Amino acid sequence: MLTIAGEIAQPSMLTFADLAAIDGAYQVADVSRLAPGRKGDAVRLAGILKLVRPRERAKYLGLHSSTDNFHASIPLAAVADRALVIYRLDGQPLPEKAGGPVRFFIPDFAACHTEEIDECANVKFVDRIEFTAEKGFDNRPHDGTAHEALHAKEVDRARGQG
Ligand SMILES: Nc1nc2c(c(=O)[nH]1)N[C@H]1C(S)=C(S)[C@@H](COP(=O)(O)O)O[C@H]1N2
Ligand SMILES: [Mo]
Repeated sequence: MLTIAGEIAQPSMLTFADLAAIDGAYQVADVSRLAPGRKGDAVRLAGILKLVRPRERAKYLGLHSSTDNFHASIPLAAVADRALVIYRLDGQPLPEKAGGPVRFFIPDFAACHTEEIDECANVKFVDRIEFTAEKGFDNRPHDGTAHEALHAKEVDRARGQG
């Protein structure tokens, strides 16, 4: 279940079926066409924006994962037309090892910790998206050391899943 909240006209809780039911014009079958090397099917963020209708004052998009307490808050205008929400693999909900149930993905991200829209903002295990007027909570790594530590933790986690 994906909770969408904040500065929007239509707060929502979207299930796998709800995401799959979004207008076909916003569906991207096989994201590898837009993001080489990536797997699965997505819906464009634009399709979700059309459903929830952000208010004029919504300037930031908060991507929150309670699974591993990872959070990013990025300027909405910069990603509104290009970001993807990957939610399906082989007809099934995206598995956790692929970042599921929902993974945010910006096809043409900048290198890690260089800009607000960087690779680190491709948040996995997203369970909540919150629109805010000001920049919200963001605990992406700020430097190389913090980044290395985070990736080491991710590898441990993946091993734990066997
Ligand atoms: N939930 C969650 N999402 C996350 C991370 C994380 O630790 N937890 N790491 C981020 C970072 S720092 C990077 S660089 C990318 C790496 O994505 P990849 O493993 O698919 O290459 O995921 C991002 N999304
Ligand atoms: Mo990163």
